[in-house]
Amino acid sequence: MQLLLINPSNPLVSMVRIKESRWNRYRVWKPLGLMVLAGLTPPEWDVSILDENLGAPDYAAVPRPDLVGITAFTSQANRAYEVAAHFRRMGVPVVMGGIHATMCLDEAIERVDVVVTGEAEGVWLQVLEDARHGRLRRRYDGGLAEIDGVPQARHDLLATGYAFGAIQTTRGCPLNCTFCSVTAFNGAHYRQRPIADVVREFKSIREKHILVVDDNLIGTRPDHIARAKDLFRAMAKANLRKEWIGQATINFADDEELLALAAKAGCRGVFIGFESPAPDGLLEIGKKFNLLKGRDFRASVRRIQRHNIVVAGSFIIGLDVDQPGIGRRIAEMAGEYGVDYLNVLFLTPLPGTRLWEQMKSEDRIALDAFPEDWKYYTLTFPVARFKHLSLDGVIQEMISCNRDFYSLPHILRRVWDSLWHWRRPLINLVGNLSYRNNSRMDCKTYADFQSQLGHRQ
Ligand code: B12
Ligand code: SF4
Repeated sequence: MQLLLINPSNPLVSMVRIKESRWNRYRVWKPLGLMVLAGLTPPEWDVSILDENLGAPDYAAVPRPDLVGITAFTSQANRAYEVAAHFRRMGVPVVMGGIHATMCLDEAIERVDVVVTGEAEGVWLQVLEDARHGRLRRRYDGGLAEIDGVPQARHDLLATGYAFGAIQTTRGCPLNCTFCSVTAFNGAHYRQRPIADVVREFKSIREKHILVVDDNLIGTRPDHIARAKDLFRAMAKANLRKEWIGQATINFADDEELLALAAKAGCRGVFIGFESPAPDGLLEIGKKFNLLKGRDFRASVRRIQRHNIVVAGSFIIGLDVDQPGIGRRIAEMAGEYGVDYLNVLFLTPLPGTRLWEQMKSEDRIALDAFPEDWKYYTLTFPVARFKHLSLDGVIQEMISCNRDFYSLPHILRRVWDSLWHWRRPLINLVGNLSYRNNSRMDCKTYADFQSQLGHRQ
């Protein structure tokens, strides 16, 4: 039996592909969900994974599979439905799973044969068994899975061409910020994989650089942090010779031993959600966690950097508290905190989030011709109506924020700082110039967006 798993093209990758460049490999990330699914699949199935983001596929040349499985983030949904239609025309049953199909079940079920909602670990064997016997149901629900003792993801199945490998060590997030789908999808209960499984899986990854995809790598409670330390100790002891980046909340900075162990285990960068420079902004989005203990963000960032770990800070533009001038304010505060990179996104109501419910009830979702409009739900387009910022206004705030933070004098200051403390100045320079270049390309994208879709705001 042939199983073909497909990762549909991602609009963000396609956008940058307009300009072919060898740096594009740094923008294509492994579809770990499909690799996990392949790991769960019994040997009587011959599995392959096709990632459209590695290059336009020639489906005519692909041998006819017995079953197709498609994953999708919301922004990939349209392409997922096109691919599904192609295989359904050939009479091949199509199963769709992942975050979008879970949050938009009614929409997905009209366009594919089977939808698997939630995490797949508990139901995938049943789906395959039913497919073998021609008795597939329309819907299966995996809910929240036990992640102890599940087989390893199939890191061997994907072609080379990715700059980073990918691994997951925990699931879920206790915080439940209003704009984020993680708690709705993976639950507030923080689940940790057995350390021995994680270390073994790290060893099976061929790439030297790895993205640890956990949404909240260290968790929030003392027992979470103790487990993170045990994991890092085990990784260091296994002498993996890997360098990795991950995502964490700002409490990562609060424990010197944790930082030292993370660095020893190969941590080279961490992505932290600061979200808003204003305390009332943090309250609005349900992230008062960042405000606990009267935190000094600059000191926190410095403590992380002292362990040679780069800090990328993420902020959101478009909160109800945001007034004209917010773009410059974010750039200024990110500079003051001392982050190495700044990533700013538009507040976006993703389906299944508390923000979605709120904006929908207030009739503030401007781009709502679904499924077509999902392609704009990359957080890089203003798809909603903002309280104090017009469409032009919010775009100008984004432009001025990036212009300010990525101005040459500011870049040079950061590079000088990393040179002074000997924290990989060359990587800092290349990374900052790449962000600068991308934000310049975004200006053209915004102009097209305004002219084509501005009337719908
Ligand atoms: C790593 C990651 C990325 C990577 C990309 C990885 C990739 N696959 O290409 C990067 C950094 C590039 C990225 C980018 C973005 N991301 Co992202 N990302 C993640 C993250 C942190 C982990 C994903 C992951 O690997 N999970 C681990 C695997 C094992 O879980 P899984 O994919 O969910 O798969 C399980 C189930 O869903 C199911 N399943 C999945 N697919 C299928 C298919 C079938 C057939 C079946 C049966 C089951 C099934 O089975 C798996 C095992 O249980 C998630 C958060 C999360 N917890 O998932 C956010 C997340 C998916 N990202 C999100 C967003 C918003 C984005 C961006 C739009 C934001 C941005 N501008 O940066 C972009 C857009 C990317 C795009 N495609 O357009 C949102 C998506 C919400 C939504 N409704 O779409 C999430 C949920 C985070 C959030 N804050 O809400 N992301
Ligand atoms: S802390 Fe991060 S992963 Fe957790 S709910 Fe908030 S945004 Fe989502």
